[in-house]
Amino acid sequence: MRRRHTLTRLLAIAALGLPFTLPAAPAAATPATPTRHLSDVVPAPVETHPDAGATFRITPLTVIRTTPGSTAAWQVGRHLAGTLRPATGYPLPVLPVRSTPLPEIALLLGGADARVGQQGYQIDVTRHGVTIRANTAAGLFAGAQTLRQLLPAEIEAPHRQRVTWTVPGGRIVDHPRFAYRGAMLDVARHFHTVDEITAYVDLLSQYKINYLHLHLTDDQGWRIQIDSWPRLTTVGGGPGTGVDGVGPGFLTKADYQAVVAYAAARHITIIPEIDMPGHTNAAQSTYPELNCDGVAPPPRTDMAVGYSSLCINDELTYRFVEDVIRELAAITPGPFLHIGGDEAHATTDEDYRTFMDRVLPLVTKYGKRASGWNEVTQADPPSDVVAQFWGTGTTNADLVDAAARGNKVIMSPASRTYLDMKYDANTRLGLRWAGLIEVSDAYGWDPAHRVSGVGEDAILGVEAPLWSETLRSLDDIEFMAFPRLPAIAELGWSTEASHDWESFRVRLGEQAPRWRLQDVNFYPSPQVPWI
Ligand code: TNX
Repeated sequence: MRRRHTLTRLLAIAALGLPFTLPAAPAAATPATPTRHLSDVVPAPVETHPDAGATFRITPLTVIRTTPGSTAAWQVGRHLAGTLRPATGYPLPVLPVRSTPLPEIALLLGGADARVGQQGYQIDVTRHGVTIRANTAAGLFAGAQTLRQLLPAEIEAPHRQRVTWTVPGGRIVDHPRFAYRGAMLDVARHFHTVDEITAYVDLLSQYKINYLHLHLTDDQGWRIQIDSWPRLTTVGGGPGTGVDGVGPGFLTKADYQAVVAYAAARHITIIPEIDMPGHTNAAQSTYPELNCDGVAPPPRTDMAVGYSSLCINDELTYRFVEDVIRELAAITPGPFLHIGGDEAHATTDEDYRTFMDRVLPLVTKYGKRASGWNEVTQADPPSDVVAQFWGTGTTNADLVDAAARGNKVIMSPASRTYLDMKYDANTRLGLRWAGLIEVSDAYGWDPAHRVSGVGEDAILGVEAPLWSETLRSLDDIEFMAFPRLPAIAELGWSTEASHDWESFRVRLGEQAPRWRLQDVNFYPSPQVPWI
């Protein structure tokens, strides 16, 4: 309250054009972190033009100014203020106005370098202020994440008195290589709460991830409320569900919508996945009529895959699937709905094709674009269907054929992007079927040269899946995702030409103070020079 009063007074004085004095600078202004450079950012920006003489310093007088009339720009400003206020202790009011006489961080729609496109941004740092320009609020948000990394780590009271909030001078022009940069969280094998999912969203958004794919159903558990089939969650997400019988848990529709809204405010789109026609034991053990013999199999809490299948030639199956897709599409504002399709070893090839021929049009009927694991390409899907490649190899004839027909591909090669693989033989958590994945393995590949015949033009982007057979808590999620998630984020955003392990490992090591302050339980890989 007192702060706001002071600022109102200062603004009033400034508006009158009267001289005013700056509140005294904090005593002993020793930076807690070394001086930063414009290129000390993950993912690496496209272009940086440092100007050594133009450092900007945030002070108690600094305001955040956003394009007047744009709620979306104002919301980006509010989010930035929400991260910088506790760190600096400064009021940082967010003002949707044309100009102020005060030093400012301006978030402006329009006027950026033409190359920034729909997701990029331009930042100019002078002695008088920081200006972020973009064509969209998503671009402004991405620029704001870069700005956060150019500032000292977001330390909170009581230590912040020792920090000077300086931003290195110059210009950054930045835009992503791929439109889609995703992460996936499996909430079926072990349920993760709204608080855990949103905490993960916060971390993802700092690295310019713009999609979060939620794996909502599997053999062990069903984690999303469907009103027309209520026992899916009360039983299929009830006590004893999840690997090793740890449970229960599911997202009500209100929970799911809260996650969607929280993610949207950070420019992340949620993609819901209902895995089918395999990985369906939780549904089939709950509803006997979903089985060809009418007999419900027992619930399963082991880690086996490939044993369940919906009953392909029963009309009830398609009533069930349509109910689920209709209800899920209705609470999903994003464009995609993921229908799984992986490891359907208990479904014949012919039945798999029959199933996809029936189900893919249902996704379209409810206004969504279908995505599926790469097996979906075996069913020659329509060209708007997106295939998510998860193989460990470098060839896949069905995927190449689909790409040639125009299907877009998301690259999630398991031996590089699977965040549930162990780092080394001693990693307590995780699996190792796709290999051990150290940070250099997660970083050391190129999305457009992974599967021969599936090049840059066919690729929508990259995604890092995190399966949760061995994970219980947010600490577990963080340990597996950090620091490999930022590696995949950089492959999705930064240019192929900028790919450089030596540069990446140094920039990654510089993230550690942030993670410590944010309480991120990261794996201190020996490959990275942590500061
Ligand atoms: C394979 S990859 C799966 C999942 C498992 C994962 C464990 C894919 C599409 N299916 O069912 O959870 O391996 O790493």
